[in-house]
Amino acid sequence: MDSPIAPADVPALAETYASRGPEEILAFALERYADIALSFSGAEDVVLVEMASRIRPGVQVFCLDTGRLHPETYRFLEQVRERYPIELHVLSPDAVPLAALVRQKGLFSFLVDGHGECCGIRKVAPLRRHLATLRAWVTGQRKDQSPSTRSVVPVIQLDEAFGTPERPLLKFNPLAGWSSARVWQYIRDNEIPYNALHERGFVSIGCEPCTRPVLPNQHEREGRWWWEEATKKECGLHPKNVHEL
Ligand code: ADX
Ligand code: SF4
Repeated sequence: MDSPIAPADVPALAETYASRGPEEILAFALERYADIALSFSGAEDVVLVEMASRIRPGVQVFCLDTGRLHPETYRFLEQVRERYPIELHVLSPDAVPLAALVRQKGLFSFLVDGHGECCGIRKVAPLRRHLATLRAWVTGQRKDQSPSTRSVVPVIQLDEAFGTPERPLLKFNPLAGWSSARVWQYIRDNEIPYNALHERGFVSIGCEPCTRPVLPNQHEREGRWWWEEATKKECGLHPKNVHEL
């Protein structure tokens, strides 16, 4: 274990693994990296926790606790912590900039001037801090999650937003090629627990004030930051998706 991938090899590996299943991609990622963790949002990306904890019991998983998640999501996080052999890190925002934002602009500034500032403090900064301790991370991004920002997400990529040329960071997206239907088939077939919000019309789940259920045939992304344009519906965890538009 632990033979990091050279940045120059990433495009060819991404092509080779593009048609492989998520388990195979995860096994490859875990084989190559000791310092790797899964990012878990508390939604259907639980399938990666199921797969990775079988391959490497004790695998690191982290969740960005923005302080604004639904009660159902906090309960689901605990259910996952109890059920799987994982090391779960629940990451909090830095109290100083958060207190300054809330003092100056209140608790719902994102409705007035966009979600960038709040997501920056509650999600992106804690993510940046945590990724500095890792050499690779795994996400549950899928191409079908967002036609406007995720249609080209590769299964393996160099993370140029959070890594540097001196300290390259690899990003694995094992579910990139799976549809939502395939993920849910896997959840049912394997009797995997899921967030109770999914039973109430929620598909894509983020923070409570910025997530709402969707109607039949509405795209899942319409339930996120619905007051903003589709092309801006990325919170900064995956900035390359927006830059490539
Ligand atoms: S977001 O950027 O719009 O919030 P989305 O909810 O689609 O992301 O989730 C895509 C992937 O980003 C998840 O599968 C997970 O890997 C990561 N992610 C999103 N939110 C979180 C979170 N709160 N904590 C950890 N990872 C997250
Ligand atoms: Fe803030 Fe909404 Fe972003 Fe959560 S999703 S960090 S509440 S703007």
